[in-house]
Amino acid sequence: MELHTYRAKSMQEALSLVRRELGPDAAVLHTREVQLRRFFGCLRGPTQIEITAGRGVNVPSRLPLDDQENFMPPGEDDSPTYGRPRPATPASLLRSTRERPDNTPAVQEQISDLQAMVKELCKRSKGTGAGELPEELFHLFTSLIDADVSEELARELVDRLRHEVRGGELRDPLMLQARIARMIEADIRAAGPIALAPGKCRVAALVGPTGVGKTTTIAKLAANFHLKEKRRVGLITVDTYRIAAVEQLRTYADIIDLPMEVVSTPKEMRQAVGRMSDMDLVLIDTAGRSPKDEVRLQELKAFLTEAGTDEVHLVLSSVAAWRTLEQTAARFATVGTTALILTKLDEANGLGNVLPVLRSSRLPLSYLTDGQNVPDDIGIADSAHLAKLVLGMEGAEV
Ligand SMILES: Nc1nc2c(ncn2[C@@H]2O[C@H](COP(=O)(O)OP(=O)(O)OP(=O)(O)O)[C@@H](O)[C@H]2O)c(=O)[nH]1
Ligand SMILES: [Mg+2]
Repeated sequence: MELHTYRAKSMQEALSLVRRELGPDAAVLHTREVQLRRFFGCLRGPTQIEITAGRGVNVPSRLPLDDQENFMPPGEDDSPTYGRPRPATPASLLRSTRERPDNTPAVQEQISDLQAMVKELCKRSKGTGAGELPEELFHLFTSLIDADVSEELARELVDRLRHEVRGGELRDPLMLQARIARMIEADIRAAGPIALAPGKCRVAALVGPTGVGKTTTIAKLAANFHLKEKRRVGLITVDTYRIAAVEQLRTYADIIDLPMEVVSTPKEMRQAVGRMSDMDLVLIDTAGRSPKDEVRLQELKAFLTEAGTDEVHLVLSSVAAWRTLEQTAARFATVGTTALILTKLDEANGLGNVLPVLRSSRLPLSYLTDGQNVPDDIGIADSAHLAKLVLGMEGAEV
């Protein structure tokens, strides 16, 4: 058995080091946060994550399961296998050794030693420093990282959980997952669907960066309100910048059989909304805007002001990185956004990246979309459901 210690700036980096050097069967025995010192120990330096891991240790690996299944050591065989059996790798050999336990006294003794050592390490990791996690919480922590939750947030959630749960509860992974789901749920505010009122014309606009799915989502909303709920719906587009943008919306308007207007100036916008005042709902499609283009954002704001919008939904793609989502939401706040729509959930590998923007923007979530099909691939956002989606909990679909 070999034990190695790895240090890195983040847990993610430290885990990758373990994976790269020891493979997925490596058992992570201990993790802790290390405070580095500078200038001969006089000053506090940055903190680092330290992982003690070993290969050939007869304890279950704490690395996420996916990696254990897919791992093939670098250089062993990078070519596609196309149906032939995968060659025996050190990882698979280790697995097969475990499947046929060797009962010789020497091995038995080695196993007892290891078990005592692991017990000791686990005991140490339970009570001490803030960065050290019991086995069960460590597993939860790595699954949050795998779900694309930022390391900072994953740490915060797991730390809160550690302080809330009693000893016995730590052995119940389903209960731990349910508690984390409730914490995530508490950070997500649901806006509910676009609020129609009898005898009133509700005006809702969709804004956002280019290509996030604004026009497609307008078509889904229009079809659902008109065809399923039998409401009178009108469409207005301001998107005269992109060739074919008007035609894209007009095609949907023709298929669903809805009135549609194209406006080029804020004044025309006011007039168009006025002509549609007998509708239950007017949906405004806007041109995709770079969040960095302040001039275009101000122009967009002028259109929305003239429209007298009741709701301005910011449309963001759930595939974007969390920092991009946060920055985009902050920039678009200047046009008066009131709710958030997340699109392309079907394309996202994990949804943890959407949590920071839900927290920082304070925008409630109105709709989620998970495909290109009009009108089916859309749902009203629900906090509990999205929390389960983030955690990849069984049975959770948009
Ligand atoms: N996979 C997936 N694709 C989507 C979803 N919503 C929209 N799309 C696709 O994303 C592409 C862009 O959609 P649009 O509706 O044209 O996006 P937009 O925001 O109006 O784009 P611009 O007007 O150019 O800014 C199209 O191919 C859509 O079919 C979704 O939920 N999932
Ligand atoms: Mg569009």
